[in-house]
Amino acid sequence: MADKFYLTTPIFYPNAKLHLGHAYVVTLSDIIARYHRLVSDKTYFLTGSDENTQKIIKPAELEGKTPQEFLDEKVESFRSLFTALNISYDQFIRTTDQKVHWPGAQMLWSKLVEAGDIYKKEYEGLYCVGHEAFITDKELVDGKCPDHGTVPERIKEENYFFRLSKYTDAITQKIESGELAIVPETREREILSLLREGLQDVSFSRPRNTNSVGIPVPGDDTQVIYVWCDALANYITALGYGQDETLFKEFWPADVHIVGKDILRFHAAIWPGMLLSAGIPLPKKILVHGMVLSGGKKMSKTLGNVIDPEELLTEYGTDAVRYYLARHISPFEDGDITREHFKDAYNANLANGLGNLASRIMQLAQTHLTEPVKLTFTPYPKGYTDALEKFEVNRASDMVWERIKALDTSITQSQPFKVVKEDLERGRELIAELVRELAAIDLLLEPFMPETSKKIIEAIMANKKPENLFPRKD
Ligand code: ME8
Repeated sequence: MADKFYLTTPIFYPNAKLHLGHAYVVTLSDIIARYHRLVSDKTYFLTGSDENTQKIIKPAELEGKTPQEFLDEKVESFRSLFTALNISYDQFIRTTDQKVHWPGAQMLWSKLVEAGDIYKKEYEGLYCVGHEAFITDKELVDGKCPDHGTVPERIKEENYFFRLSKYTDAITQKIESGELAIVPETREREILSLLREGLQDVSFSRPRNTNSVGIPVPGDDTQVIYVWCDALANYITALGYGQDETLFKEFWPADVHIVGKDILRFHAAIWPGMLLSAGIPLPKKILVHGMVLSGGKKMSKTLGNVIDPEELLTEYGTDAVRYYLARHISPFEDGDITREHFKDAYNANLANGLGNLASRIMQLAQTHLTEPVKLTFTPYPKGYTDALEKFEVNRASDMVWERIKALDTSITQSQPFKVVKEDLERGRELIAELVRELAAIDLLLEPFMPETSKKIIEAIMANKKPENLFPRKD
């Protein structure tokens, strides 16, 4: 029976260009969304941008733009990357959207107040402007922030705090009972051990100053909501929480939040704490993916190993990039990409693999069959659906490529090109069988490579060789 399926990606900071790591999480999410639509689940796929950050003020000034112009351009570039990757999101939420996002975030804040979980406290600490956050003495190297190389300021301010400590046991219980599943298990263990130490209350607001961006604290204009009740709230404000709740009623709780391991703690501790306080059901799952490295190292400009997704898309095309991200990077561990490995994988599995297979079979069909092969729907193999239900897109795509290999071998063995000359009818039947298996494989390609899948099925229905799908690269 079909269900509803609500999935979300992180919302991205617009202070820099998106890189291959961001392309990874949206592509992984897209494959999962497309799979759920294929099995007829009513699917809602959310992505967006996390914009209430002071980090954009300087870069905007440098480019001679107002913050709003700067943000609009960045968001446009996110959307155009997502279009180039063929990401089928249903909604793109912007946290600067005062109509869609702010009322819901403020409503959530008010619920935390009603629960007695927001209190005011004077806070003194070391503030790093680059991080837009307090950092601890322990984190300093030679008295400086190791990430920004600057000396933090000691500041004293009054903030609102959220009583997260109160929810340590309740969150632990939800995770242990599986009501809130953290996938993979290694990440679940990581978060449970953090919970065993007990959660600390967290700072939930900042004093408003001249440079302040962000959502005003309800009932206190001197403060703005700090990241948590702003960014995390997007998952419900996008569904109209606190306003028109039609979508919220239909789709909440989220079936899965897909996030990188860098933001696991926020999603598996702070967010559930907020929801418990507000009396809102928890998401069912959090899928925590690893980081995409290049040559075993974090991509960085100084190492010169940064891979720009747009460059790959221009050189190889959308489905080649989707293919690599799906099959050659594990959703649960750190993955790796280099230009060389990308090219090798492309030539071996797309140019010589899938592309060559489709063209060999359809060449035979076009030459020897008088009409398109009649197709019957083949159900999805259980191994494939099981893998995709568990977000194992790499395993599901491995299964598809096993069938591609097997079909290639069967052409070599059955030699239909010879058989048609000796026994036309038998030859034709052999070719029709190959076409039917190609169509069955093609069906499984749909969530991964929707355009390619469409081209192949169109070729089959027209009984025509497809265009060269994946030209070899030297
Ligand atoms: O953290 N490899 O936004 P962000 C794989 N706005 N994935 C990567 C990656 C890499 N090298 N680098 C980034 C934020 N990602 C907050 C989130 S959510 C309510 C707020 C992916 O722009 C990964 O999914 O820094 C990571 O969690 C996310 O981008 C962080 O994006």
